[in-house]
Amino acid sequence: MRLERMRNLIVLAVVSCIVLVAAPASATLYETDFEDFTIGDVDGQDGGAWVVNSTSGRISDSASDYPINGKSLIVQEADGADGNVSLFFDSAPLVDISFDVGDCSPVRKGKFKLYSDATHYAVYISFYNDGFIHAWDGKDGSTGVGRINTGIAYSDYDTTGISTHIQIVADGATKTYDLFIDDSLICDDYRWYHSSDSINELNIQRDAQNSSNRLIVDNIVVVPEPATMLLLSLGTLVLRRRKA
Ligand SMILES: [Ca+2]
Ligand SMILES: [Ca+2]
Repeated sequence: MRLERMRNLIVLAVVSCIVLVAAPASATLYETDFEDFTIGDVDGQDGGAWVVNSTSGRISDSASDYPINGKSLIVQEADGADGNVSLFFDSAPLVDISFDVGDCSPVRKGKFKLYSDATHYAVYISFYNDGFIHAWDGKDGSTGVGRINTGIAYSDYDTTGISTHIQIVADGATKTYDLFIDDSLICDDYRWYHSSDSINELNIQRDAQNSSNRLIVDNIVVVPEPATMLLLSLGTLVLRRRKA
């Protein structure tokens, strides 16, 4: 009896490991570390997933841009206009999107928005020009308090080449999102900015001021639902099956 119980536990452990390994890969909508990209203009790269709305989005491995993590996305203003780059992926009502910010000198703002169409965005995170990360809790299309200072400061990249790890879990059913900064939950259930119900675009913007102000982004992963929730639900399913 004890032996059978132990064997069941081992089987459960093995199945859980397989689920842990398989679930995120099969669910991923988009993922890149930019290492397969061509150096230069990011516009049209990766099967047209990337669209540049000005001339200021490029891929670089130059030591003067980013000396540590190989190729990265550099968003920079051009000729006085905001640097404006978009990543498009399959529309989803629930997205878990994460990326690393390598450099955002606190002179002008760096902005990250999740759009559902050309004009409506749900989530708006700003590396504000006071040196802190700000997040919008509702406002325009919904009632809400607007821009909130998270109290989390950002800085230049460190020896790992990364300044800040951002994760946003946006839910179209409740029209809310959670913001994790360096794996800590900082904003819980903030309301969407516009009352959209799905997400299909990550827009990255660098406010215009001068060309030395760069915003550097790397290691982007887009999953169509929170990876941790998916694993939990699959784990529960396995447990139920074992019990039946
Ligand atoms: Ca990279
Ligand atoms: Ca939440």
